[in-house]
Amino acid sequence: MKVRSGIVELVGNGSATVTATAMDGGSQATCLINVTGGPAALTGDVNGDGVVDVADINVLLNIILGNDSASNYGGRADVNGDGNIDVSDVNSVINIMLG
Ligand SMILES: [Ca+2]
Ligand SMILES: [Ca+2]
Repeated sequence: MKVRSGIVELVGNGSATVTATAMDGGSQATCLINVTGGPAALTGDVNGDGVVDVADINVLLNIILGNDSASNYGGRADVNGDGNIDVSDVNSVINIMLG
């Protein structure tokens, strides 16, 4: 799930906590959303747009260089599932793209 400009978009099964904060910051409300029955996450689709392409490599490079946070992409940035986000994940995305 990702949120852009206040719009919640389903990108796969899982759960997320959504917190809304009043404009003056004085009050908050949260809710837990569980998504089931949605599309399974596509391996290598780091940015969750439904395709595996160079945009996913750009996201990985930004994470590796410290310009973006892996937490923005759920567990999708660890493409090869080894617990680290590094150049091996970039290689995994390239291999997926090459088929
Ligand atoms: Ca993608
Ligand atoms: Ca990895």
